[in-house]
Amino acid sequence: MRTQVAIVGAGPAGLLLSHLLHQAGIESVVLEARSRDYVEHRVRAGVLEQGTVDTLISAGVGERMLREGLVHHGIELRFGGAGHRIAFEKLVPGRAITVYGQQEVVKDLIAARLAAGGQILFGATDVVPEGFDGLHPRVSFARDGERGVLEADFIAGCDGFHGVCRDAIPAGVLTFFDKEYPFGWLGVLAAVAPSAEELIYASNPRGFALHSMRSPKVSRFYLQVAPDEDIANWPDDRIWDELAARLETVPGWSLSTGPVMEKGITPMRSFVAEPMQFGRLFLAGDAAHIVPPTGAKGLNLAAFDVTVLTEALTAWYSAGDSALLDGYSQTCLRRVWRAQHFSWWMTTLLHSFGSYDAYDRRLQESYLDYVCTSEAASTSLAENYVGLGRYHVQPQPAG
Ligand code: RFL
Ligand code: PHB
Repeated sequence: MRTQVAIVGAGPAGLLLSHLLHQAGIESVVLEARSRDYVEHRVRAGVLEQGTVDTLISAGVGERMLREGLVHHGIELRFGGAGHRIAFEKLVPGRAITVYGQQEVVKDLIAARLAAGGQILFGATDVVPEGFDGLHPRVSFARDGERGVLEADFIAGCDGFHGVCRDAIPAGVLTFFDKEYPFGWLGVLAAVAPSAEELIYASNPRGFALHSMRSPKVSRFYLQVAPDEDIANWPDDRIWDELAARLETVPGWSLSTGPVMEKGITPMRSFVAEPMQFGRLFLAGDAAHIVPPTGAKGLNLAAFDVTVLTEALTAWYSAGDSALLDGYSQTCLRRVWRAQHFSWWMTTLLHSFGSYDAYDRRLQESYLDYVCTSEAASTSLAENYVGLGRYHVQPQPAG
């Protein structure tokens, strides 16, 4: 089997890349370890930046998102017995976020690829990327009990943090930057109407809590928990009690409860692999970098990477110009590091750290106060949260 770009992973990065390449007249085949049903029901991100929304609309896959997505013009930071709204409409006019589940984006992209005759090989396991240090990359894999080989001009490693592509790059080529946090997030999806119109990020001495949503009837919550916490310790009643204790801190505000549809625990870490390319293998999305979800950046970075990669591959196929491909890593990493800093900063600002002494806690309180009372500080939060504009991401010359 032969294609132009072999894509490993049918998450948002791999699927959007395949779709954008198709629109640019470039063929690809996606190899995905899991089943279609599994990837379409994996509950993860929910916040799309304006730029991601614009990309999905201009790529023709934004129709359902425009219908069902919830456009938000602010978020609330809740601490010290009060809520403080970060008003995007005032601080970053014309920019907003859209709350639309990652699995809905994935469903829309799979539908678009299949409708256009695109090839997504679900259940492709034991994937081995090879030959990408030369001119003839290929990916071998197992499927339906047989081994197959996909030959290509390029390989796109869109296989997430636990994928195989990053590890296929020879030792010593990549530099890793890594930070682990002393907590994880317990995520909960519940069949209950949201108790607020906008997301609430609550900093509380008991730990951080986030109230998000998916639709007028479905809410999404997160609780800071120990990194090695066992979900068995969190029966539904305990989850609701803890969410209430951390969120019901503002007079007159109460949390509505309902049936828990899904729950799970995710560790929190920051990670970057540099560069995001070796030979003809390009890493995109979580395969190259992850952030703690407090800044809601992971999916948005994945979408940005593949937009840059599509532009670079288009220049290569149409004009034989490799300058953008050579600059791919540098162009992406500039935005990646801004999101790394913002995500680390939001995490540090809002979580309880067992290691903090009284002085550290006062610093945290002071910064929270500053962010909510200074227009300069809240504008900085707002512009990073809704996503920096294209000006920040002009392709960089290689070097
Ligand atoms: P994915 O989504 O992990 O997809 C990778 C795909 O590759 C497949 N795969 C393989 N296929 C073949 N062979 C192999 N050896 C393979 N190994 C893996 C996997 O099955 C999978 O289908 O990576 P991608 O596409 O880079 O997308 C990244 C996003 O998923 C991730 O950054 C976001 O979910 C992060 N994130 C958030 N991002 C946001 O922008 N906004 C948010 O609000 C937000 N909230 C979150 C989040 C992530 C969370 N968790 C669970 C980590 C909230 C949470 C709780
Ligand atoms: C979500 O709705 O899943 C969500 C929202 C905001 C975040 C992270 C996750 O910062």
